[in-house]
Amino acid sequence: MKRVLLIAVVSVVALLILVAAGGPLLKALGVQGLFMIEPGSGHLRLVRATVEPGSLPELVHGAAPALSGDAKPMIIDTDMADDDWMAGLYLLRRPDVDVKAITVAGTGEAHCRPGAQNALDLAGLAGRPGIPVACGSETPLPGGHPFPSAWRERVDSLFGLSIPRNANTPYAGSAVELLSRVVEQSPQRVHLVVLGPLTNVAQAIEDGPGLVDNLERITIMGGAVNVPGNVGASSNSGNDLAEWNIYADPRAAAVVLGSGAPITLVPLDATQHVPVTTGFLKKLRHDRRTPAAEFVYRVLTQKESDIRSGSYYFWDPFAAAVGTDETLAVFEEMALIVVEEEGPQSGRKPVRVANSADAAGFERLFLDTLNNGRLP
Ligand code: AGV
Ligand code: CA
Repeated sequence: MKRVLLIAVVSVVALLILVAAGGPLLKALGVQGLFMIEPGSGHLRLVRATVEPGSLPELVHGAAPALSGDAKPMIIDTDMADDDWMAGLYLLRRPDVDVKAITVAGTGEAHCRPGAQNALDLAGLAGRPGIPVACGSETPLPGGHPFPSAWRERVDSLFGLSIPRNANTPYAGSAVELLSRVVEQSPQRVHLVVLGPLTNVAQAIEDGPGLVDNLERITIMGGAVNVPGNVGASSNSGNDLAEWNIYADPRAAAVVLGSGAPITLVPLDATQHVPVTTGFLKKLRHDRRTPAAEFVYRVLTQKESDIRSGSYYFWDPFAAAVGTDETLAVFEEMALIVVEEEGPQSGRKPVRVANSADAAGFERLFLDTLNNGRLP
């Protein structure tokens, strides 16, 4: 039987920029019936903007920018789709972000093993080959849905792009073990950036609810609050409400959103304002000075028809950028209730929900980080 999760927005507590809308609201975040809910170095190859793809030399490992003294510990939980690759490279090149681990969802777009190998190789490309990478469970909590097989095969193969293989191998334990261990052992609270279904994070919270206390914040790309979802456009589910990351494992989303952790949700409401444009692709074509920038250029070149049609977004890169700079979005604080069955449920801690975006500011930050990695 189809499970329906509803998110009731009990109160709109504060608007950072927008004017407050008072009174109780009821929102569905996702599933119909468901739902919610680098400096320069000898081995850094510079790529000339005039060189066209196809004639390019092979990519080599880059050099990562030195971390600033107060770089913040972060874990990236990702389902290793194409825009996850871009988001990961962005975060790996931020001098203010110390990526302690990459955990790969087994319930997302990539299959976990190829996804984990691709994560290792991209960490190498970004100049951080030693970051531990672990694989998660392939089974969502009850009520989950698999991503389309054709998408999965394409991202498993890294779009056929070849990057140098990282000599390191994946972490021997599970994603949940790695995530829990890194958070437990960190002297500082850890920022978790989640770019795919929430299966790993939910399992880690269920295994050790104390984990939440050592989380600085969870920034999540997922959901559709006041805008249509994106599952309907790419499946025959007839579901116009759900966003893929939530649809893939709604119960996990409910667990995380109900965990009491400080959460910033970056749903389609915000990412719809950050389409990848032909203008951005052109800028990148003329300004790609690191292996990371070159790789992103090659990925986007393969998405050119989707970019031209306006159907390809900086979903995860924008969420990752919000993870480093919240001034890129406009937020509402919403107290969300996740309802799995019909009927009212208990209140929840307010969640910060991005509902708009500074697209131009994002593009500048993203391009500058890929190419320079300097702090602004
Ligand atoms: O719903 C957005 C999430 C993001 O984490 N993903 C893509 C990003 O990695 C799923 C998705 C929605 N529409 C898609 C997606 C599409 N048309 N192609 C591939 N993935
Ligand atoms: Ca993703």
